[in-house]
Amino acid sequence: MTTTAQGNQETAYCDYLLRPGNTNCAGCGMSIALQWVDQALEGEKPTLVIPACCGIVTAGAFPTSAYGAPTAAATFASSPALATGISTIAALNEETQPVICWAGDGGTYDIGLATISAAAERNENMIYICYDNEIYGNTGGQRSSATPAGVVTSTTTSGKGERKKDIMAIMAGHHIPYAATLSVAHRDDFIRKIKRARATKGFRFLLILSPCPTGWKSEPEDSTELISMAVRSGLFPLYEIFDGVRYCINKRPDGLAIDEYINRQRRYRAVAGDPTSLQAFIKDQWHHLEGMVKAFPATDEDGDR
Ligand SMILES: Cc1ncc(C[n+]2csc(CCOP(=O)(O)OP(=O)(O)O)c2C)c(N)n1
Ligand code: SF4
Repeated sequence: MTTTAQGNQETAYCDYLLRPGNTNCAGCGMSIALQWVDQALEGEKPTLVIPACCGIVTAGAFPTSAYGAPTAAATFASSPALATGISTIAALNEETQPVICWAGDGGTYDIGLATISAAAERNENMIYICYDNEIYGNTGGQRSSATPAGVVTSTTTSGKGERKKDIMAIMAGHHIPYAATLSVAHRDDFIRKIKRARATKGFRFLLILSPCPTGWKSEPEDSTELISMAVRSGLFPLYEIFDGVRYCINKRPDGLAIDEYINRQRRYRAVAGDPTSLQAFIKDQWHHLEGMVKAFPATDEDGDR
């Protein structure tokens, strides 16, 4: 905080978690998400651990940094292992700041999955946040296992054949205390989930669908509207999983046609006009989710939703 000439307290740029001058593209979901994480933490500064991804390019060149918090750069395969060490040492020193792994889908769904699984199984004390832009953005937009079926990437030039991996189900299988999906178009829900994760101990997993105009071939000013459409059409459900077993849906689809979403992104050009495979994916996804909520609903003890 700084004091102005008029005696008012205001947040100095250097105090923001994401500072001005960072390298994120216009309309990048990371820029919104990092600011909302900062606001949800109400000034508390986390220790960030970031593997190879756009999120570590964002920091810029040493000795300057676009992050207003201690930040450790990790290899793809080791970010939860490094965060485990940092979190353990912090606890020994009686430090209370949250340790946050901030990683893309390539580092989460693919290359880092083994160490994420190991840290989750040990219930290490960290918040793991995946900003999922559904491609390897930093290296030119290759497919990842988070890329939805039909999407054109630099390695799936006629549209990806396989469906998006269900990372939430994988994390639920580790019985971690808290897992949730977050949208950069639903601020109240987003802030509540960050606070909830902050208040929980152990391994917490948060998945953010993160617009990437560069890779999605979309307009930067459309970013939040696209995420709103992903939620409204049912493509990206907002939900929470407690202890890996109890489910809670935070928002249900309102019937928006998936065409509205895909027609605004040239990455979907291979399936524009025939979204049947995406519609089938949405149907199957909701069938599974509704079944889980019915069989294993969250309880009052799981808190406000
Ligand atoms: C072991 C390893 N393989 C490949 C790379 C090259 N590489 C750097 S960033 C990146 C893409 C990361 O994608 P993602 O994690 O989805 O984050 P994004 O770039 O989309 O932000 C790749 C493949 C690397 N640094 N290390
Ligand atoms: S390539 Fe995508 S994820 Fe990377 S900074 Fe640009 S918009 Fe953000």
